[in-house]
Amino acid sequence: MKRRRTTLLTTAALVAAALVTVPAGPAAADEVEQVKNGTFDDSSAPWWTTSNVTAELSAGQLCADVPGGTANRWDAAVGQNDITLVKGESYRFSFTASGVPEGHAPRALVGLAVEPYDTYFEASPAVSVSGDTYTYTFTSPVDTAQGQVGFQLGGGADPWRFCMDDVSLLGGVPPEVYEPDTGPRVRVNQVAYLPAGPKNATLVTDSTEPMPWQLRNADGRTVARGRSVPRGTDVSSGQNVQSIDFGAYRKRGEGFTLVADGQTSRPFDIGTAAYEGLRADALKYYYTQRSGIEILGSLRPGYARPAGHVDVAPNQGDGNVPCQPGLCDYTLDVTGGWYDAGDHGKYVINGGIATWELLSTYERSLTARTGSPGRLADGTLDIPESGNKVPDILDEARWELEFLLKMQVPAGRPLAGMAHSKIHDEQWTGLPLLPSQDPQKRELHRPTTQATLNLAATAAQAARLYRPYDRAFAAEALKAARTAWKAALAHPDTYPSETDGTGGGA
Ligand SMILES: [Ca+2]
Ligand SMILES: [Ca+2]
Repeated sequence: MKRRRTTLLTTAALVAAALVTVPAGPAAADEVEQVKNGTFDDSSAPWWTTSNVTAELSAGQLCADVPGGTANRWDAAVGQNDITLVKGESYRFSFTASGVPEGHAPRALVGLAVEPYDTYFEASPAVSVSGDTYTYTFTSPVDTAQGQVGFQLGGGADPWRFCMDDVSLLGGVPPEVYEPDTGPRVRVNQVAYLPAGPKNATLVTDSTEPMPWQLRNADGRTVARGRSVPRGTDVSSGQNVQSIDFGAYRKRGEGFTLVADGQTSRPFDIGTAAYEGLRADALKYYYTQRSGIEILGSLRPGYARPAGHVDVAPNQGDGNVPCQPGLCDYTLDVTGGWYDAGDHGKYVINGGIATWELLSTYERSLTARTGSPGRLADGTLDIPESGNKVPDILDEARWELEFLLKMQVPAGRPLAGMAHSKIHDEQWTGLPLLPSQDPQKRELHRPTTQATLNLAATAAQAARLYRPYDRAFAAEALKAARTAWKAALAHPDTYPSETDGTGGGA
């Protein structure tokens, strides 16, 4: 997502630079109303609605009759365009709103009125029948004269009526000062300390002399004690700190606290449970990112969704994907793999390192002194391939490996054996959007040396790890790895283009 954001800000900056008529922003001290006719005294202009919404003035408010049966929140909306926003300036966004019947939470937002429809602030208050006033403060991340104040009202099964009044976007307001709650001055690892691992805490104090500390169990009984070590000023926080080392204490338990300098830490555990859960969650995450297969709610409660980018409308599908115009004259079946981020792109380099990490996790379990491959065995990850007698971590990695193999330029074509760097939408994906709902054209991007080496490395690793389970797949992977390696040596400096960042990261 970081990659995407950087790209969008760059785009926004270009838009702002092109708008030479944009007036200079007001001085920070002046509070200036950006919304026109937010009080609906005798007109609804210049507010717009989507064509399925009927709006009327009613008792000095704007009321919108919203149809039922729309799929997305933006399928029914009311809003106002041509809002000017100044980068770094704080805005107070406020309105009154009501909804009949009860139970609706419209999405109020300030964003970009044109593609890529970036959202700079949003809130989804549950509006009541009697109505309430809502007030929010945010800081604009961009300069634009093409801003929008919008209320997205769709996505519900039944029709309802939304009324609003006193819509205001006040610029030049003081920014909200963030005051973090950093807790007691004895700072501990609240996730948990491993019983046999190092155990360090930090004491924030004015004192430069060693201070006594006590480790207490959940009953409040002191189970260990010692003296802290002065460390001087921490350059990142600017605070004078001392460190507390209680690594000699190795007993498991919950609800320990550390006491020093008159302060008691937040409670913490000594144990492995938190890390066991993290380990399982991290591995199980990949299944939810899969492209080309339905995600089953029975395996990931709450994350069920239809298969994305199979050749079913409105998807254009990944079964027959062309290159960017002028880049090649063939199409490839690049179904499968994992989505890379919140957008719907699939990347060989990002996918390559993730695959390598999974394969290496498995390979290390076979060879390291502390390894225990049984914990990655068949049935450990709750995936569709659980029960096929293949370690689940290999099943998951194979979902990406087969995609990586499909990204290789076919024999007889220019740059044969190289790997296309990525495949994604022609333009940035409109978010939030289920993969199965993405209507955009998909394109293969130029083959690169980096992508090719990622393919060579992961396919070579696959060749040795899958051999006990599927000799044909292992042989196919080895062949692809060798072809990729030769192609990379022949094209050692075919780098990605820094400007290839529309619809996906460069
Ligand atoms: Ca009014
Ligand atoms: Ca399995």
